[in-house]
Amino acid sequence: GSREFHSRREETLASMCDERARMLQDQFNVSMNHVHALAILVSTFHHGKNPSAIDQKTFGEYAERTSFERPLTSGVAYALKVVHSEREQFEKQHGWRIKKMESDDQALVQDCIPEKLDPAPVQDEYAPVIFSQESVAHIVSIDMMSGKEDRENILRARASGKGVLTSPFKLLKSNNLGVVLTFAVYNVPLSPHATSEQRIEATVGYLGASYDVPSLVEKLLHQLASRQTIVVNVYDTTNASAPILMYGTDVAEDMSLFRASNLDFGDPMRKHEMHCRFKQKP
Ligand code: WA2
Repeated sequence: GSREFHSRREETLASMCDERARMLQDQFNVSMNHVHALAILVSTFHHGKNPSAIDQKTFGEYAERTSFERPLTSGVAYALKVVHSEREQFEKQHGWRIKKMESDDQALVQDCIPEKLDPAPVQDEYAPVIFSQESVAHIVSIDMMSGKEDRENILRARASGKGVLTSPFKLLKSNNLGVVLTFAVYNVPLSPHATSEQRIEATVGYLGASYDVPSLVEKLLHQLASRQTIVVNVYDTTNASAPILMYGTDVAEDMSLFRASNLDFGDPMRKHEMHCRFKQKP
């Protein structure tokens, strides 16, 4: 009867949605582990050796050649912790000023032409990007603590020792919403029980990866059959009363059959869901 038909449809939708959510979550988890490994690489070969065995060219090539290990990422970069008393020495050594992300001319920030950005105003500390994958070379020299989302991520990453995610925001030089994943790099091996004060004290830098969510989810779904069958949306549901659409086109919540599958991206502070619907009404 029609009720049986309905429940078969419901089951089909649920299993298709769960499968897609699981694939996205697994790919995210794989790439998160590789970003973590890159943080350990920088710790071992940049901070753990004197002289350092990593420079921009080495980092850029290694990041590019291992990018197949980090599905869904659009690029990785490394920002150094610089306290104000070290700023002048740091800028002399690199031959450029630490730039700030915010500007009166928001178009300059979005296009991200570091030469045209203002030097960062005086702060206690900075997080200028010193190494980057070619795809995000435009963020080199920018103080990542001068952007709200990046700053919050840096503070949370170094106090926790865990990989942390931003809310969705418009990435530099991109028209899409994305998220940034950050791992802190420490100058000593820390016990899992280290306090956040000990972690902050031992911090030397921040390894981050950016995810251009719409284009990357599109790529993932493209590999699957059944794109004709279901519509997929991905939401950041951290604030349950104000979900943020990260992928797809918002549809007025009609009464048609829909499935919400949970997505676990490994940061307990953030919640995500995949919502699926059939394209055709029965
Ligand atoms: N990476 C790429 N594009 C961005 C961005 C970012 N942050 N922020 C805004 N647009 C080096 O957490 C440290 C990367 C930040 C890491």
